[in-house]
Amino acid sequence: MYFSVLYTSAIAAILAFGVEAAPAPKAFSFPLRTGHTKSLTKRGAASHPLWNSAPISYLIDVEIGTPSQTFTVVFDTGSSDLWVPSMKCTNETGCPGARFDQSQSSTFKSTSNPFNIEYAIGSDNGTYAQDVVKIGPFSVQNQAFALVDSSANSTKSPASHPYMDGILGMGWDTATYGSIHNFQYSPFMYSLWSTGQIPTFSYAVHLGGLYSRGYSGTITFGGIDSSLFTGDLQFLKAEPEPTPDGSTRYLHWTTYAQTFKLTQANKAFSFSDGPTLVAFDTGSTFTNLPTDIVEGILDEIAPNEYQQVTNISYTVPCSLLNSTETLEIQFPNGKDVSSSPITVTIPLKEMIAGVAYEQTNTCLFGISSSPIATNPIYLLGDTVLRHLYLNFDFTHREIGIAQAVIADDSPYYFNVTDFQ
Ligand SMILES: *[C@@H]1O[C@H](CO)[C@@H](O)[C@H](O)[C@H]1NC(C)=O
Ligand SMILES: *[C@@H]1O[C@H](CO)[C@@H](O)[C@H](O)[C@H]1NC(C)=O
Ligand SMILES: *[C@@H]1O[C@H](CO)[C@@H](O)[C@H](O)[C@H]1NC(C)=O
Ligand SMILES: *[C@@H]1O[C@H](CO)[C@@H](O)[C@H](O)[C@H]1NC(C)=O
Ligand SMILES: *[C@@H]1O[C@H](CO)[C@@H](O)[C@H](O)[C@H]1NC(C)=O
Ligand SMILES: CC(=O)N[C@H]1CO[C@H](CO)[C@@H](O)[C@@H]1O
Repeated sequence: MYFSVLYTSAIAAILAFGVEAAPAPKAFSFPLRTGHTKSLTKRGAASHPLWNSAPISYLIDVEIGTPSQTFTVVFDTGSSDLWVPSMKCTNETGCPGARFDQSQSSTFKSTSNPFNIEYAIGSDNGTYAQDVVKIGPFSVQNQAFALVDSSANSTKSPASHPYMDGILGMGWDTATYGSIHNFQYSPFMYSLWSTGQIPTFSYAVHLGGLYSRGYSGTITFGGIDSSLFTGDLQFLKAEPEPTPDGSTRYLHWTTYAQTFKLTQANKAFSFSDGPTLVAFDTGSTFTNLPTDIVEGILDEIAPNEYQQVTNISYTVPCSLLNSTETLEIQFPNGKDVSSSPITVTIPLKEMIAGVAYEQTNTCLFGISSSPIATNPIYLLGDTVLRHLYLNFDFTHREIGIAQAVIADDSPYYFNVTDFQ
């Protein structure tokens, strides 16, 4: 749910920043995000398109019930529950889009297990239920998911960009709201595996480029699609995270990262205490790192020309869209600093997220530095992840990474309305 925190705050900040507001949003009709599924040669694995709602988020359609009702949800590796609005959730209580009508599903089962997630600027309250859940060719009977009765700041109306009804969490079963509150269940990925529908207990993601709107992303359930990356996948150990009760558990898809290096400038910035846990979170628009790392990078690429807004995001000159600098991210593959780390490279110009104000030469930098109050974990969001091919492997508890093949789309300025 960092998505909402960073996204909303950054935009509110920009608007408060005194930049002229853009014209009212135009009417926009969105095709359904169902696309077509492609079977891979490996038996049982299948690729399904992700909808790139650039530059904010990546969406997927999920069908629930009999007959099925369709929901457009955020594809989120940073959480583990699937939730959509119930009929109790109205426009007034935060659900302006599609709602699940349980009375119209012959396979619906209610439960009395509550679902109450909370995050920095919002919350969603509801109850777990069970029904058929389908994505592409995959179908799970009696899949547990949450129905939300009231929502604050986490859905978007069909007229907005992006349109989103809820969230599909693709993380560990030990991170669902239920598992932390006495309701253990198998999230959708776990059900696909336990019902023998996929050949390996893993999925792989190619998000699609910053400027490639539409069906430019791909999720492969149960396998990888080697046409979507270059080089070899290299595997990082997924790490459990400390919890408030002193134990550790697998929460996000998290690994140790060590250094962020500007390649041409040959300047490296590291965590002050050595390799530190970072989460791979497709549900977060921005990447979030400690202030000294972010400002170290900014001091190098835009000296005296950046400004922090609401303690979270930074504005930078749009001339950085022409930068040829690249940011190298180094992973130690373990807890200790490595002299031969696994590295990936991100073009700096593509870390300029949300180029909203061409007229004022003010662009948003794709790395924020908010200390996330309730969770000190740093994260790699879409501004980094869209350049990587990611293979999330539950069996071996590893994240495979490689450079993604990215379409060579012409850059363009995003409109302010793209953020509202
Ligand atoms: C839904 O709620 C929003 C915000 O409360 C409001 O601006 C909008 O007009 C409402 N739409 C409908 C169809 O009632
Ligand atoms: C959800 O419940 C919590 C705790 O009762 C409350 O603080 C919050 O406002 C509720 N959120 C919504 C969206 O209803
Ligand atoms: C920024 O942080 C300072 C110090 O923690 C705090 O006083 C201030 O209210 C914050 N500003 C915003 C806009 O959140
Ligand atoms: C990038 O460089 C081209 C050619 O010099 C120039 O026309 C354009 O305005 C530059 N773009 C930005 C955002 O500065
Ligand atoms: C921004 O809005 C203008 C005017 O409505 C439109 O022509 C342009 O295509 C939009 N750009 C994007 C990237 O959506
Ligand atoms: C930042 C933001 O949009 N906050 C909103 C979250 O939702 C509550 C309740 O709907 C609003 O009052 C806040 O303004």
